[in-house]
Amino acid sequence: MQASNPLDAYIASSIADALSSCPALAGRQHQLRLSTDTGTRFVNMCQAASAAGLAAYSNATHLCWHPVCGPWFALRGVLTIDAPGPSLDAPPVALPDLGLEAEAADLMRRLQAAGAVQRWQDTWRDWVQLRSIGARHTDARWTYCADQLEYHYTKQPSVLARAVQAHVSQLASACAGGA
Ligand code: B12
Repeated sequence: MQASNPLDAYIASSIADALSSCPALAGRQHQLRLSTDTGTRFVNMCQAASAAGLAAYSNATHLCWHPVCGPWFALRGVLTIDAPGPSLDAPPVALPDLGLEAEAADLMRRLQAAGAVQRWQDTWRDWVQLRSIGARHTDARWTYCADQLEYHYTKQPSVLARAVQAHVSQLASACAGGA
């Protein structure tokens, strides 16, 4: 919990661990870029997800849409491997026409006009509302829970600490109950 963004630090180290023991990478050149990388290492993750056929890009919300999780997922990194791959000519994943883009675009315009992009921290619940429009047809179990939402939008370590503590207490009572 000492890192300025403990979740990003955890993701970087767990991906590195997974790759170090991945047999498919043995003897192959590969390169990992994380969504937090900047400068010459920057990758536009939404474009990468769309090009890889993982998710569709919504022009109204500026978020990617996964066929199962809707917009409730994060894009953490891109791994390129020196190996034959699928054709790059495949069309990008199409956004399902759920009749929500106009409503989302309208809210995005209002948020931008109200200066919400500049006042990100104060207006994060409005941004959750925007994402929730896009998620209306997604099974509720994929929606981020309250702590997850607050952490992802505010990046406050205290929120993450609270969520981890609640999880640990839950596990402890489950273990005590099962003993
Ligand atoms: C910079 C950035 C932002 C900036 C965007 C500022 C801006 N005007 O461009 C700010 C801080 C506002 C932002 C907010 C959020 N972001 Co953001 N962001 C990024 C980041 C680091 C780079 C995007 C970028 O600059 N691309 C390059 C430019 C040239 O591409 P572009 O196609 O022209 O535009 C992109 C963005 O700029 C954005 N965009 C363009 N115009 C506008 C206007 C507004 C008002 C906003 C909000 C976004 C936006 O849409 C494109 C998406 O890539 C990516 C990670 C990555 N490495 O890709 C995450 C990323 C796109 N963000 C993400 C998320 C989830 C969010 C937030 C929900 C907050 C959060 N952390 O949970 C909010 C979303 C607001 C919303 N749409 O509802 C996710 C998207 C996941 C998904 N399912 O699609 C990413 C991929 C990060 C991740 N680890 O998963 N983000």
